[in-house]
Order: sequence, then C-alpha cells, then structure tokens
Amino acid sequence: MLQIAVTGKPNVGKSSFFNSATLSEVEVASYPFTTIDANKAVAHVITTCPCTEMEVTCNPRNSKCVEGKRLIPVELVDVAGLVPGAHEGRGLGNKFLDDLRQARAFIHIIDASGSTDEEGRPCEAGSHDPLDDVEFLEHEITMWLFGILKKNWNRMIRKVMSERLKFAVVIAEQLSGTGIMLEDVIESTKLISKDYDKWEDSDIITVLDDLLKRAKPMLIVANKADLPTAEKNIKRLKEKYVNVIPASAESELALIRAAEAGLIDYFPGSSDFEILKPEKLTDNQIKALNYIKEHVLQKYGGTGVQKALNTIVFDTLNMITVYPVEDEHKLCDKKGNILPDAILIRKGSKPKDLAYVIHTDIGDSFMHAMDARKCMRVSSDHELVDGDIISIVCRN
Ligand SMILES: Nc1nc2c(ncn2[C@@H]2O[C@H](COP(=O)(O)OP(=O)(O)OP(=O)(O)O)[C@@H](O)[C@H]2O)c(=O)[nH]1
Ligand SMILES: [Mg+2]
Repeated sequence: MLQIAVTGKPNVGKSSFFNSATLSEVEVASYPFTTIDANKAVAHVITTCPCTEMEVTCNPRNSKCVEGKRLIPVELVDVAGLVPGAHEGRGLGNKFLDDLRQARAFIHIIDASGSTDEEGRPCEAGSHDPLDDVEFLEHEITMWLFGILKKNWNRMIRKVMSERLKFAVVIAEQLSGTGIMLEDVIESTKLISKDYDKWEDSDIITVLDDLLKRAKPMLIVANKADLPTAEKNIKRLKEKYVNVIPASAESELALIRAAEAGLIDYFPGSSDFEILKPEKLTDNQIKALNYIKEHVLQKYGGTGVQKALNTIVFDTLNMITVYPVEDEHKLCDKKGNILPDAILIRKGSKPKDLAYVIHTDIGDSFMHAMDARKCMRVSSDHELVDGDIISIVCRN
C-alpha cells in the first residue's frame, strides 16, 4: 500500500491530522513529543467511482464505494516531531528519520497560526513565523541522507574507482532502504559536473536536496487555519510555495466525531455540514460548529484534511486510478465482483506497467489489454488515463 508520512516539528497537529484522516485514537496533547512510536493506520483518497457512469452496482474488494465515490486506502505514518538538529540526534533524533524510509511522500504539517516556536513549544499566537519551518524539515531530511552517505564516502569513492563501477549505482546502493530509486540518483548526480572524487560536502548536499525533491516529494499543510493569526501566514505561504493546503485538523476531528454520533451530516472533504439533532447539542457545541462553518469551511472550502490526502496522491505524486477487471463486458473479476479493485498508478504508466502492479506473473505473461469502455484492444504504448477500466489478457 502506498505509504505517506505525516511529518513536522512537535505540536503542530500531526497526530490530530493523522487521527482525523484515519479515525484512530492517538494521543493528542499540547506538549511536545506526545507521539513516541511511529503510528501507522489507513486513510483514504477519494475519487469518482465509474459505477454510476457505467450503470452498475459495484462490489469493491480493495477499496470502498460510498454513494458513487470510491475510497482508496493509503497508509499514513504519524512520525514523532522533528526539531532542528534531529539528524545529529537532537530531540528524539535519528530513530524518527528512520520512520520516513518507507514513505513515498511527506505531508509536512506546519502550524500556520505561529503559536508554536521552532522547537514546537507553545508560544504567543502569531509570534513565530511558520515560513521558517518549511525549509528546516527538508534540510533535516537531506542531512539525514548526507549522514548515511558521508559515513562511507571515502570507501565508496575507492570502490567506484578500483572496480570501475558507476558512481550513481554505488550511491543508490548506499541509500537503498530509503526507497530512493537509481533513476532519480542518476538525474540528481548530473547536477555536479566535477569528478566525483573532488566532490565537497556542499556538492553532496546539493545533489541530495535535489534527490529528495524527486524521490520523496512534500506537500505543505498549513494547519490551525481556524485560528485568527493563520490567515496572513497562509497568504504568505501560498505566495512563496505552490503546494500549500490550508487545514484545520482539529475542526475535521470535531466534525467527524459529531457525524459519528449522528448529530450532524458530514462527509470528509465537504465544504458544509447539516445539523441533524439540534436538540441534542449544547449552546457551546452549536457555537463551536458555527465557528467551524464560518472560519474554516466557508473560508477555505473545507477542513483541508481530505484535500491534502487527495492532493499528495493525485497531484504531488502524480497518480491516477485505474480499475482492472477480468471480464471487460461485465466489468467483473473471476468471482463476478463488479469493479473490484481500484489501483493507484503513476500517470504515464502503460498497460504492461499496470499488469506488473497487479502481480509479477501477470506482468510476465502480459499479451495485451482491453479498454472496457470502448471494448477495444489498447495499444501497448497507450498511457493509461484516470478512471480507465482495463482487462489484461495473458498468455497461459
Ligand atoms: N486551533 C487548532 N489547534 C490544533 C489543530 N490541530 C491540532 N491542534 C492542537 O495542537 C496541539 C498539538 O496537537 P497534536 O496533534 O498532538 O500535535 P503533534 O504534531 O502530533 O505533536 P507531537 O506528537 O508532540 O509532535 C493540541 O493541543 C491540538 O489540539 C488545529 O487545526 N487547530
Ligand atoms: Mg503527535
């Protein structure tokens, strides 16, 4: 399952975001380092299910369909807070950087209201500039990778020279386990034209900064958007960075809890809710709900939690959803389940790539693919399109 890490300094709302996205209970508190172990749970990205368009009733197996919306699982990891210097063991140190290994992308939560200082300690709202927090995290992760490389740098260089190996291959090998791929290393190492035995630390860092952006892209979530001091910071963040999602994880939690209790009608990602049982709500609860409606939903079009998940998967990671089926007429698998699986795959993938994502055996025996909408054979260099329903024909 696609894994995404929720990262940031302490006390910015990582666990609140994680909880609201996964509905699991992780300690939430207003002092740093509440999260001691990395927590993993399943969240969903939401897309339109083709069932309505195709006029079928689907039986999803790897995902869920709620009123024509397909919920596709992704794994979230709630990483403990990182402080500047974490790569040198400060705060809770390196252990937590290790939790980032498996993640394909990072959601970087920042406290847009500026009510936590650079180490995550509560401070007067608006007194810390959250723009300062964006780069620190990238730097910490770069320096963590730098630490891994630097430990063996001289030995690596000797090995490349004596065994006439490709430099990028040896770097990729050193970084294996971080999920970084050779193609990305090849691209990033092109940035430095000097002979590699003359590289200085700053050259290695330049390459790693670039590599990180390619291999583990980051989405900025400007949390605590409900607080008054957040507004101007969100504007400044959006001016400086393209990938900023304003969010209020706490509001999302409150809405989900109220919806679970049957008090309101609310679907994650919506820009509104409806009060179902006003008689069961206290004046304060109604006030809090109205505050969320006015200061979060109407202002930002939603709480931002679901939007962040969808954005990181579909935009930052550039993925699309494809529905593989066995029978392109009935749109079902061998057992007759209609539109059983929703697969997340990189934009630009071809039918054979899909076959390999489903199973290595299917990839190996791939012959061609059929587009179920057109009931036509798909050419093997056709790039799959979001929402494609594809059946794969194998040799047997
Ligand atoms: N106003 C407001 N407060 C929030 C929001 N999200 C989280 N908080 C508060 O911020 C504090 C920290 O929240 P957590 O979710 O525990 O933060 P964390 O980043 O997981 O903290 P560590 O695990 O210590 O690194 C708590 O008091 C939350 O209630 C939000 O959207 N708005
Ligand atoms: Mg936490």
